[in-house]
Formats: sequence, C-alpha cells, structure tokens
Amino acid sequence: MAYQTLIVETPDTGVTLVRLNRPEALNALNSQLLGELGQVLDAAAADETVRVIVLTGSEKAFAAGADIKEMSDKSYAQMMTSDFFTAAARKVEQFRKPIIAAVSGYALGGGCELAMMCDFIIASDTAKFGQPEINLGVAPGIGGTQRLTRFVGKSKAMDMILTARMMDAAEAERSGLVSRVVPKDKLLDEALDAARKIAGHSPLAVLMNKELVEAAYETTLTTGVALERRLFHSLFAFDDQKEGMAAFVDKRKPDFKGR
Ligand code: CO8
Repeated sequence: MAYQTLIVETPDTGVTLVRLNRPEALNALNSQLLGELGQVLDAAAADETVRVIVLTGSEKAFAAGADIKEMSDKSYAQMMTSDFFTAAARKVEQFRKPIIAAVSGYALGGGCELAMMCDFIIASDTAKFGQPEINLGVAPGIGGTQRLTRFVGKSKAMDMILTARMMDAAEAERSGLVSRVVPKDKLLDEALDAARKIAGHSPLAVLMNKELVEAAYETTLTTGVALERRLFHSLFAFDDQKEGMAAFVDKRKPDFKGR
C-alpha cells in the first residue's frame, strides 16, 4: 500500500520500518499522517509475519509535534468531536507487538508523546525532547503530562512542561526517558538490530513480556507479580518454551514457531 506521509519498508524478516515523512513540516502530525499510521498498525496487527515495528523520522526531526497550522483555527467543538488524534494514539497504545521509537532531532509535543507511547526509545545524540505546548497557550493532549511524569518524575516533568525547555539526549538517558543513546549515523542500525533480536524470539513470549511490563504501569506490585507468575506458568503450554529450553541444553539456536 502506498502512503503519502509515511515510508513503510521491510528491512528484515519480521521487521517493519515506518518513517514519518513530512519533511516540509518537520514531520508534524496531521490528520492524514495519523490516519495512515493507524492503517499501518491495523495491517501490521493482522499480519503474523510482522513481529516488531521501528518507528522513526528524519535526521532533523522525529516529529515536531501536532500540526499547529492544521489545528490553529479549530473550535472547541471541532477539537472535542474530531477523534483522529486519540484514535491514532489508541492504536499505538493498544498495538500488541513491540514498537521501538528511533528518535533523531526534535521530538516535541505530540512527537514526544508518540515516542513515549512506543515500547522503548533509542535516541541519537542529536535528539531533543520537549513538551512546548505551553508556548502555544495549550497543554500536551495525547498523554505527555502523564507519561513524561512517569518516565522522568514530577520535578523534571514540571520543569519541561511549564518552562517548555527541551531535554537533550544525554539528559533523556540519565532521566530514564530513553533506553540508549547512539551516534546519529548509527541510530537506524542500532534500532534495527534491536528489532531483529526481538523478531528472532518466540512471538508468544514477546507478547507476554510486553503485556507484563505494561502491567507494571497499571497495577499494584502484588497484582503485577501475581499476573507475571500466571503468564510465566502459561508459557509452558507452548512448543516455543520446549524448543527454547531444548535448544539451550543442545547448545544450538532455537527455532521458534509461535505456537
Ligand atoms: N506544526 C506545523 N508545522 C510545523 C511544526 C508543527 N508542529 N513544526 C515545524 N513546522 C514547520 C514550520 O512552520 C516550517 O514550515 P515553513 O517552512 O513553511 O515555515 C518548517 O516546519 C520548518 O520549521 P522551522 O523553520 O521552524 O525550523 P527550525 O529549525 O527553525 O525550528 C523547531 C525547529 C524548534 C522544531 C520549530 O519548528 C518549532 O518550534 N516547532 C513547533 C514545536 C511545537 O510547538 N510543537 C508542539 C505542537 S502542539 C502539540 O504537539 C499538541 C499535541 C497534542 C494534540 C492532542 C489533540 C487531541
């Protein structure tokens, strides 16, 4: 399928690379881009050959936020009734396979929020994160106040959101917002390498591991640990567990079938 605001490729078995592609607007998220992203995720969810997604932008910008020009004249009623932002956000949040955000340059406003909805963020040393919506007289609208605070704590989140200052890659790594920082020319290699590793695992184990880490944000420790124990036990129902452990004992590479 051809998209106008995205470039979608399959660089490796099981790995889908999605590039945000509105260079004229630093990949600002408009209704068309969000609609297309939703279509890609729907197709990827239904396609069992897709094991993992890498979401990236350009060297200059992952995404510089929601499209301010598209939003500026909207009324309260139009904002309240148009669902394209929340619909796309829901699709990212509810996507059951891993999504890695590979961030170079600006990840601002909705761009930072989109990166934070992914499962983890690998940043280039040029990455800059921020929630500058206050400069526009608004606030983050697709999870920024909640997710940034969970990632970096109240003090840094308040600082960034109230002053609109950007956080560079080193500070983002120190603060737990990103999992690793790499030189900008290595960003895609590093993200694709991580994706290949994930794609080589049992898809059942990947799905359950993702669900369990997500549960850590939504449940108490006791409930989360109980859920982990149940899912751990349930993995013994699959051939992939037998294969993974037999391969270890036989000193060979496992051949996971996803069943
Ligand atoms: N929207 C639309 N166009 C944009 C955006 C944007 N967010 N960001 C950049 N552009 C456009 C510029 O207007 C410019 O276009 P043109 O050449 O036609 O003038 C082009 O991209 C290049 O940008 P700059 O010339 O500004 O590039 P600089 O390198 O000088 O500056 C910056 C880069 C610092 C990133 C600057 O572009 C900037 O500050 N951008 C806006 C950042 C911002 O405020 N983001 C938050 C937007 S609001 C938001 O994300 C809310 C999300 C929640 C929505 C929830 C709905 C329910």
